[in-house]
Amino acid sequence: MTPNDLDALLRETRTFAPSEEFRRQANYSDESIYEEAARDPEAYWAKEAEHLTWFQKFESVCRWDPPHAQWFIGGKLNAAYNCVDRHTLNHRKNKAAIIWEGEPGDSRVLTYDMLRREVDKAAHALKQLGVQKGDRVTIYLPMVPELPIAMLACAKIGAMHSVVFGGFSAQALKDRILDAGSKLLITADGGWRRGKVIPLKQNADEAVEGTPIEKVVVVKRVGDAANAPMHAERDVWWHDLIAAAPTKPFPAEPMDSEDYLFLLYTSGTTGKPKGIAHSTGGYLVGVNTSMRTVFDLKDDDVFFCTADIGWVTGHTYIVYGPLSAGATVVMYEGSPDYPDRDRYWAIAEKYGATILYTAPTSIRMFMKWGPQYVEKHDLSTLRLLGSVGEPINPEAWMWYHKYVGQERCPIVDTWWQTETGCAMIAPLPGIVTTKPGSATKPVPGISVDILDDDGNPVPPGHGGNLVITKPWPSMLRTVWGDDERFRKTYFGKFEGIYLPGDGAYRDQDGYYWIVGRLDDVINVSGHRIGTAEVESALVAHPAVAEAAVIGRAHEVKGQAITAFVILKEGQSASDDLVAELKQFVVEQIGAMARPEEIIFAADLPKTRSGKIMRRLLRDIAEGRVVGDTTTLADPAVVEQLKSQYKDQE
Ligand code: 6R9
Repeated sequence: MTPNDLDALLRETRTFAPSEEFRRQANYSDESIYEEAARDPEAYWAKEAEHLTWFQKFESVCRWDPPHAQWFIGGKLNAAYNCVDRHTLNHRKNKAAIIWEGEPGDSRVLTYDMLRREVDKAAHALKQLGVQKGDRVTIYLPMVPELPIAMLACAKIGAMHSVVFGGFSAQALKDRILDAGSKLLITADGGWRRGKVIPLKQNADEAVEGTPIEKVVVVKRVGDAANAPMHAERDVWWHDLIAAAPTKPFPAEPMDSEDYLFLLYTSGTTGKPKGIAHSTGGYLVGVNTSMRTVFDLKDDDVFFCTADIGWVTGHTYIVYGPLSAGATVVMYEGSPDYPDRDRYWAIAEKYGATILYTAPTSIRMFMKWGPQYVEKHDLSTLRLLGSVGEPINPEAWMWYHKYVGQERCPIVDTWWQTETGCAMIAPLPGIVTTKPGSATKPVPGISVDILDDDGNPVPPGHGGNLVITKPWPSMLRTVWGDDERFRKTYFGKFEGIYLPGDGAYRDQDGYYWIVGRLDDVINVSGHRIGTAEVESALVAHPAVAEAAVIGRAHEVKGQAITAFVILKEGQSASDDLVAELKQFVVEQIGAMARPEEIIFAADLPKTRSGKIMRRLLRDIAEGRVVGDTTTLADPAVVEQLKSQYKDQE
């Protein structure tokens, strides 16, 4: 039995209706919003689009030529203008836009007016380095204010940013630079993590070799120049550029609604990550709307999202969502257990966070540490909690509700993806009664269904493919440089219907329960990792002949990586080799892809057509009775593997 099955048996049956107090102050407290949006989704989205500032109003709302959608056609706008400049023209001018806290305890507050000046100087500087509208700029930074500033500076110029999470290796960074074709890289001399320096500049130096990168802009964060010397011809300090930049306003580039805003790479079922391309108008309307609906945002909210900006949650709910809505965001650089395990709660208390958005894997870690770290702090400012990244198990939901939300704050469990841009299935907290473990129902303007493999809707209680049946503004526009892959991956199974790759079922009340990925993507602590990526990293090692990678249930991480490895002739298994292979994967991809365990196998279970049967490997790794083996070429392989697995555990 998997933890998921267990959850199903032990399902929390309590439900949580919005309190009268929350409902009274909510942006939306009347069900009619759902019907109104469903009746005419285009009219609904056109109305929501009015919350943005358009340099030129759009002529039509949507053109749907599956799999390609266009939104707000003919409209012109600029994302940075919407996130920064326009707020300096009203009462928000001196409001805190970003409250940043560094891991060592340093902090910085940028008001909207200050942020405008920083973004404009950075835009001038990047432009002087040759960055133009339509160019791609790769950004490999820790969680420092220069990260959102650099993103917004790109947006102001009309260049696309491609942010690469700081935990990725040099090789992974290089792959993403090459795919995007960036000529400029913005990085830092290092980042802080649990008091240690992450050598970003060293990785960057290694990554840019053999790429089109001409200039590397370096933010000084840790003062680690000794380990990462500047290359005179190529490298320039961010602070030197900013000091020399003109202080006059930088005119925002009027972008077509359909012009791309950014690329963000995500794992798929092949070894090559996909550059998810998002548009300017549609993306911004989607993310801005969800701040009002899902997050019930008010002008005096302090929004604390614990994600890293290197992932989509940070793009949408630290940068573009909150800032386009004129909110105050709290941004934290480091680890939740540094210097102690109460760091998030200390930050929430210090800045008076009203909304907290975090991941189930973090909540499970907090549970393990115990409630005393939460209880030490006054969290009475909190009024709403969010969850994202993977299904939240009811036990973690209840813990979050009890200890963090103090049984007062509604929880919005938000299902979405890099590709969807913003939350798709999530409760509107002033309307929807929540059930622990369910993301509840699609947000207004989004049409979702569950289909069997033949494309027929499944009855309540039956699992199937979660799909989105109509286009929506913030949907990805393509996979960078590979429109065919976009078409095949997301629209290849059902014509004109978007396939996220997740399994789900609906209960009798129409609530959606996400079960997990149906494809070969593993979700480790909320990070998507393709089994194929880890496998190709492993087979690149000289000792490895073949590898099969699976995700097995893990108490804290949700899933952990187990790699079954067949060694080449003449190689012998050893603990040293296990350590070496794990490190090899870290170097190829990044620390989040480190296999939890490596099992040396003599053979792998395969179908007669040669496909590795990962389902059986999962059964073995999770200690279950191994399922149907009748399609195996050699059923004896499984018995052999089972005993090997036990021996090596
Ligand atoms: C936002 C984000 C997307 C995948 C997605 C699904 C899983 C995310 C979830 C969830 C159940 C939730 N996922 N949120 N599953 N409930 N609330 O995480 O984007 O990194 O692209 O991952 O994460 O499997 O398909 P991304």
